[in-house]
Amino acid sequence: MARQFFVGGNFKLNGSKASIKEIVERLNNAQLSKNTEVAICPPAIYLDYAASLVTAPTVSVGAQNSYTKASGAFTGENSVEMIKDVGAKWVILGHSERRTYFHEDDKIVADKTKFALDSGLGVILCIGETLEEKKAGITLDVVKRQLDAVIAEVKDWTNVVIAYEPVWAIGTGLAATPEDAQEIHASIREYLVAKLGASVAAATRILYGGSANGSNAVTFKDKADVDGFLVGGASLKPEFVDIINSRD
Ligand code: G2H
Repeated sequence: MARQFFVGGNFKLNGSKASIKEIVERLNNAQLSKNTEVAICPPAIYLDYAASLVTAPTVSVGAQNSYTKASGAFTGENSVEMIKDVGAKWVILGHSERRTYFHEDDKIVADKTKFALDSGLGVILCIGETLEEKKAGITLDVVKRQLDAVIAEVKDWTNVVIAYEPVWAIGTGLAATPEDAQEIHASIREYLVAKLGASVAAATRILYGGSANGSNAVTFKDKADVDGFLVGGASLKPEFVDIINSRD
């Protein structure tokens, strides 16, 4: 079964009303591939605003984090219900910046993933190894451990998109090579076959993330297990359109 190409834009903690308007209007006015599903993920403060501006039919909006409770005394948290209420469809969970700076462990990421999915949001689930782990040759052990935590909680993977983001490639300008990414993606898919069955594995999109940009995206074009990108810095720039269109 063909998997629809997916490109996420993770704005991280960047933007203003003016810059988000500019980015969304650029997407609204661009010739975007009809074959690419796009999710832009601005800071939570701007989710409502971004969602109100989007007119491009293939573009939806997502959050960068969500909590395991819909409402209550949880100061500072992002509610899945509120994310949905403003028209967003996705949430990024397990990003390495959340794991590192905000001490989110595999269990928290799994609980957040389950809660978001059960509440009807799609989840862009980030996994990936650090440079030390890569050097130690334990990349696959790390991504399997990260996946295992979610597999233990989540039975229906229909609305999960996996983003393989090697931490050493994030924001560094040193993207993984298409060959290296393909090798890891293929191993991740093999693991999904073993744990979730062949049809789930065949249907689940696996994105590459880490210094993807308007020039290198096209070099991943013939990589069978790279089903799109999760893009940080370049999602704020005009080249985001080139990444969205890189598979055509
Ligand atoms: C990885 C990626 C987006 P960047 O974090 O999730 O960021 O493209 O800036 O490396």
